[in-house]
Amino acid sequence: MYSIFVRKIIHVDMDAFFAAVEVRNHPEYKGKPLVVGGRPDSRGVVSTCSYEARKYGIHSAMPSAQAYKLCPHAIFVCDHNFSDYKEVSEQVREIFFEYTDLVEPLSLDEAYLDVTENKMNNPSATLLAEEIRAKIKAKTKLTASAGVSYNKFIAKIASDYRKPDGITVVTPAEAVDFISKLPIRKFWGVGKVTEKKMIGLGIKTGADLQKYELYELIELFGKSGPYFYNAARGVDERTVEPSHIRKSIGRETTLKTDITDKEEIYNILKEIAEDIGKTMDRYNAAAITVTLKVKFHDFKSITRSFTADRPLNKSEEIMNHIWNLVSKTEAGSKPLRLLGISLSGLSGKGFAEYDPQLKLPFKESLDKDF
Ligand code: TTP
Ligand code: MG
Repeated sequence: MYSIFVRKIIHVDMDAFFAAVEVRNHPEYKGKPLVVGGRPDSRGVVSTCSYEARKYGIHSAMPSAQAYKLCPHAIFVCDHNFSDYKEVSEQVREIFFEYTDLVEPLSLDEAYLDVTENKMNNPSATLLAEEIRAKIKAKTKLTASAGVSYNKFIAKIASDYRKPDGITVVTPAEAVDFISKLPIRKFWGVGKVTEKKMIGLGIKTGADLQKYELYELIELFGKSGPYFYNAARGVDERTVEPSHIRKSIGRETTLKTDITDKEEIYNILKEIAEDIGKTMDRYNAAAITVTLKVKFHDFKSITRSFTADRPLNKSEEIMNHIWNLVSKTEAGSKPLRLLGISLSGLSGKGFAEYDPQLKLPFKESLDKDF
């Protein structure tokens, strides 16, 4: 028996989100094909549609005109009630925070939750996910689907598995089998182009991908190779990153032409520093470490940092330190193609130096606890 670190991740995703809000607000729409998006007589596209409309082949991002052709009797909601969607999104997020502070929203209607440690002290992520879905239904009169697993990749795919109003749990013991049955397009990072390439190679499912060695996948897919290798084996170490906790604020600019002129370098950095200064103001934040990034014409890139003895937040202070750092590089003699500034060691509302992983204890891997 050996001890390994197993996390419990829930991915929650509302069903037919904008369309479901419209149906909830207009009960007469219930059970009917409904499309939210641009007008059918415009160049607009479908934002989303009800599950009844999906039966006609309508989907997100399809031109509304085409959706109309597929189902002329569908209800088209073309005035977005964005404030309603936002309100539901906030209600749902509040529910998430009753369970854990490790909530990473991906969009208005979906989020990852790390419930390895949770405010309910409940070791069963499955029970928590069911409770969360029930609370969402009670509070918003809308349904959500959930995926429960030990990493983000599998939890996200699992939430889609029994949509709408479904839950899928994939334990560590079940993962490789679950992945082996997945069509290759379900893998994150597989768009139309990669899917075509994979199918051309005979890779149609996770099982096909599992047959490849790491070096082969690197040869075929370059820097995505290790990702595919790990994903096929159910390995995804990405942590749930609460979005309100940022570790750094940065901006960079790729220059239109390579430059050596010091005045030009100064002006560009000053503009970037002012931009960052505005962000710092907006968040009422300050930082102690200032980092300069420069990339030379030969794509060689370097960073130089300075840590102050007190928090900085004014663009002039940032610029002073940055200009000092510039003098420690070959900027001005060797042509530059990119300039960037980032600030870290942030403090202020919504910022903290924080590593969620460090807070979590190591646990026995127990499938029954999922
Ligand atoms: P999704 O979660 O992708 O879709 P959905 O909630 O409508 O349906 P599902 O049951 O499959 O999850 O997106 C959430 C909302 O984001 C969706 O209701 C509308 C909006 N959206 C767009 O505006 N354009 C798009 O292309 C997509 C994919 C979504
Ligand atoms: Mg959704």
